[in-house]
Amino acid sequence: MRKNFLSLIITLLISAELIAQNISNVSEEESKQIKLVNINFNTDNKINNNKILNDNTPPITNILPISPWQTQDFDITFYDSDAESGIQKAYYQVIEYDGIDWGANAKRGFLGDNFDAPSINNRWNIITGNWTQQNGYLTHTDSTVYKSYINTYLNQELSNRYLYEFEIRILGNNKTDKRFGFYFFSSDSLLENGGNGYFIWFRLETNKLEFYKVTNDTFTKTYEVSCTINLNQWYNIKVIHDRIAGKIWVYVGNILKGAWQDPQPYATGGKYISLRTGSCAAQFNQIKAYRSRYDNATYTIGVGNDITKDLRYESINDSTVAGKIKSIVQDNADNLSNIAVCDVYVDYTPPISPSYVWDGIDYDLDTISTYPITTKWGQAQDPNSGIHHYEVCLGRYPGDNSIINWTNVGLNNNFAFNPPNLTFDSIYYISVKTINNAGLNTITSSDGFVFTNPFPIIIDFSASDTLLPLSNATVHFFQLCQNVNSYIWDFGDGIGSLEPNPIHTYTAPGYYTVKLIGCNMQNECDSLIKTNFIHVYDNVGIYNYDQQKVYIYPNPAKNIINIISEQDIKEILLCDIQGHVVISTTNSNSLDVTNISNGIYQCIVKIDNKIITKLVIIDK
Ligand SMILES: [Ca+2]
Ligand SMILES: [Ca+2]
Ligand SMILES: [Ca+2]
Ligand SMILES: [Ca+2]
Repeated sequence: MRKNFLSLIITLLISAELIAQNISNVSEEESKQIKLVNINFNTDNKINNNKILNDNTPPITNILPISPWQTQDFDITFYDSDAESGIQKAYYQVIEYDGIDWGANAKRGFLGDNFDAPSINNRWNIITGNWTQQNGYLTHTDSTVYKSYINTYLNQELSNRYLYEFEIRILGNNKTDKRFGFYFFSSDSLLENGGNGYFIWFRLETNKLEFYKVTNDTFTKTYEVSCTINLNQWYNIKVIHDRIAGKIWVYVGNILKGAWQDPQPYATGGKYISLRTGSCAAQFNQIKAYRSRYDNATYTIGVGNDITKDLRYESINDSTVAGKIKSIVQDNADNLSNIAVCDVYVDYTPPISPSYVWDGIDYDLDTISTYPITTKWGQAQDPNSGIHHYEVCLGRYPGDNSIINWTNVGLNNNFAFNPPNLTFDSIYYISVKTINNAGLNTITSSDGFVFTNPFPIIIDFSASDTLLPLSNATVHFFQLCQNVNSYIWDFGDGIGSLEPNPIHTYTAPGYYTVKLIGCNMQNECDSLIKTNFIHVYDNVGIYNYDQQKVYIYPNPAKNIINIISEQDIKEILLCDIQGHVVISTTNSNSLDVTNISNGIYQCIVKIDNKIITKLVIIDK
């Protein structure tokens, strides 16, 4: 029975918050969590005021560890607990480092400034007074200024509550008229008191902490408590404001000094905060703004170069954080927890490509005919997370890995492939994938190479003679091929041969087109056609071509080579295929080759001032 009653109370509490959000219609952010991970209502204490009063123990908050690098929006899970009175409210802050200064996305309701940069960040607007930034502090230097203001934009309408924090030290040697204050949920950046909003005010001379509501830039004191602030001493001030309930808590050094609730809260319009001093020199440090969240919940943190993101900047090197997520919680007795911090490394840009990817190891090749296929590439860069490793592949188009799959080569800048059976005369591409430490990659490809046969088939042939009388029209054909193992001859008269160097006798006059097909061991073939290569005529006496005025017979010859010429023959030389003269004669029409071994020879016939050469076969 008691349990059911408590469940009802819990339900009512949850409903009340949801209703409040629906009424305000601007606090949907707080309900944007993915899931409640561990609803841990300590219901007994929530309704037992005695126990709440007895709770002097701070609550606990933790952030679940995240992966080392973030490349896009990611989830962060908060674990919060309080064993005594239970969690009243949880808060979180996201800050970012732009490479020079820490800050936060004010449009996302976060504020962070350590005042460590050389000058005041331009997020601040000086309204009055002498403000400067030095030695890591925001300083108001002039104690004679009665009113000094400096303000900044901060979207305070996203969550139900905001927690503001800063450190302050008032300088001087007497408290006379010295004051400092903090405006929040202000509607106007130009008016001194911020238009509409709230204001807390520490008066050192009277030892008072005063609460004010500001309406139309006029502030009205609503509440005050005793609070002593000493000169020249640092204080940590925290202000929590619930814009829906209208309640304001003020802590000094994590001790709750006072709280006041506005019966008619503004709920909307909070766009600025400002710091103020009166008649004092003061130093400020570490100003922050947290937003409330649900306790024990998972939230999505936005990452990217966009105003809607929480973390807009990348790490400036592989050992520098780009942001931090912080968490603080408040129990039902208003105790505050320690602050949990989670460092975030961000890299949302892929690596910068290697400057080149070569087909080849010494320079880029566009034709390759031997294995292995080597490659080399330039050094890739990633200014954020650095390069983790390279992978390399071989394919038919840039980025294709169909021949050799992606292979991890570590940080090496070269590789050798031994691909199975590349196709001759096809184009291939080598691609290098550069992976940074955040897991993002860039693919860079070579400009390709054609894989060619290292032993190309070349077809050529010759004949012992191409002009022959019909009575003795026997031709010895010679293959002059390269990288060929088998031959198919077509002599042009319907007869062929499979021999490398066949002898064929034509039996009819005419012009004959000779074709030779040559094939290698892989049965890859090529062919050559010589049109009208052989001319067979039927009468010895009718030839009259100038270049053919010498006729040699028989060819092939056994013992004697006869030369017929219309003019006197001066000399006959027989040369082997290296060009050495093996036999010669002068003033004769015949040559005795009885002692010459079989083979192909060049017969050089000198007639007057002309030389005529013919191929002769000696075949015994
Ligand atoms: Ca507690
Ligand atoms: Ca500082
Ligand atoms: Ca990068
Ligand atoms: Ca190339």
